[in-house]
Amino acid sequence: MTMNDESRQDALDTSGRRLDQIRLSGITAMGYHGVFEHERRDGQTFVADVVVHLDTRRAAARDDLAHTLNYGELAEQVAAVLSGEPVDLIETVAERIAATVLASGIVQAVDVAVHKPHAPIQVPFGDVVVAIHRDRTKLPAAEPYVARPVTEPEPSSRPVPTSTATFPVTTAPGAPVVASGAWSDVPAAAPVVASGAWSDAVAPAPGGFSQGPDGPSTELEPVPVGEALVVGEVVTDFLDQEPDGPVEVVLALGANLGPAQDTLRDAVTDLARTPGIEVRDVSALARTSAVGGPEQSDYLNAVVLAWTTLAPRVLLRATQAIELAHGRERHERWGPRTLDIDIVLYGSVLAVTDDLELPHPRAHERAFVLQPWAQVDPDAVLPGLGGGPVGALAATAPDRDGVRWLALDWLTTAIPAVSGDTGAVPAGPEAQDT
Ligand code: PH2
Ligand code: MG
Ligand code: MG
Repeated sequence: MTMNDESRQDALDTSGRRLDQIRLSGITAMGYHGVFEHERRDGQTFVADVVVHLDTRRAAARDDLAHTLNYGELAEQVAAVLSGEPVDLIETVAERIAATVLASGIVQAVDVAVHKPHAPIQVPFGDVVVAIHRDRTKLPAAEPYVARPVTEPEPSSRPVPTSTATFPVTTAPGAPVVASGAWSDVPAAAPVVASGAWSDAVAPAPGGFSQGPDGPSTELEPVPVGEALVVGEVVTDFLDQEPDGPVEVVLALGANLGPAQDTLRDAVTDLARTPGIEVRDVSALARTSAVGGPEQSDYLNAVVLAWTTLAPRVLLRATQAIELAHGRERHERWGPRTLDIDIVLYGSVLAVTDDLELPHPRAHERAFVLQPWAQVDPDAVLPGLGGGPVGALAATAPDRDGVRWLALDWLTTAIPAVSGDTGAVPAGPEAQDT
């Protein structure tokens, strides 16, 4: 889905010349916006297209990212609003995205389109979109998301919303959170810290950019830090912080609905193509009998070793987006699925939060994860409670006899298909799932 041409407007600089553009389309995330209770409960896919209008000459002349807008960060910011604090209207979502993008002083104007392709509309329809254009003369009617450090309380700020079970970006304050490794300088159990991707974002003071034709150009000037900097509404914790450098992650993939081998192969490709994820190695493919849940077909399972520069929750959203792209539907717990991607390990992070637990709470007892993992990394060790050498855990896991075989060359060769649909019954959503 891309923004159609009618909704894309030219933005002009102070001399009336067309500005340059950075266009980012199809940013996809699970969100909980809508006026209906089921939309707030179950969530659905939201898609955003953004056109940023700016002057890219200085960046180009110096070949320097510091003088333009980093589109990777832009994508993360947009996704954070899509999956952030639920609101009734996609108008509000679009306004927030515009406000957030315009908080970067280098941006002169922005076009935002927010799509809600699964909106509850009782007639067949293709898509519904709200498209807006905002600039420094028509400022957004919303505040940018800027998380604030926990150490500097601002009495004038809005109250931080409390956690709700269905709002995956929010973490319950006081949830047991243990930071370790590269994260050790982050206060443990801090409910609100500036998220890495956002930490250098500063909001302009209202009017700070008002400029007549003769006024000073603010195009490439440093952004003034406004008195009126408004506190963001997304509650974040250290799982929202970008790591200092690449972090080793272990992902467990599983599928038992549809063309499972193809889906898993495509999912590996999707992971490898995700900015901020570098796939290091892929395990053999295991055929395993289902553990837990209803009677269902065998699974195909594999483990992916990767590096990531994404924050844990950003990685979680990326894996969920890939699950969604492969038709994942959340029905009953441990029910059959077209694709499941679990974060087993994120560096040495140990964390228990509402929406993400690291390492994965059941990895230590699941042969369908441990066996392929030990195959691809014989020296792997699972940290945390119940952890240990992965090979040894695999050998004693309760479901070890359910691992029927491993296929080494599964990325390039077809292996016997696994398929079947047990007709699961819809139930509530899960954040991390299992
Ligand atoms: N995933 C589950 C529940 N049960 N069983 C097998 N064999 N493989 C899985 O990936 C699996 C499961 C929940 O994610
Ligand atoms: Mg899962
Ligand atoms: Mg799982």
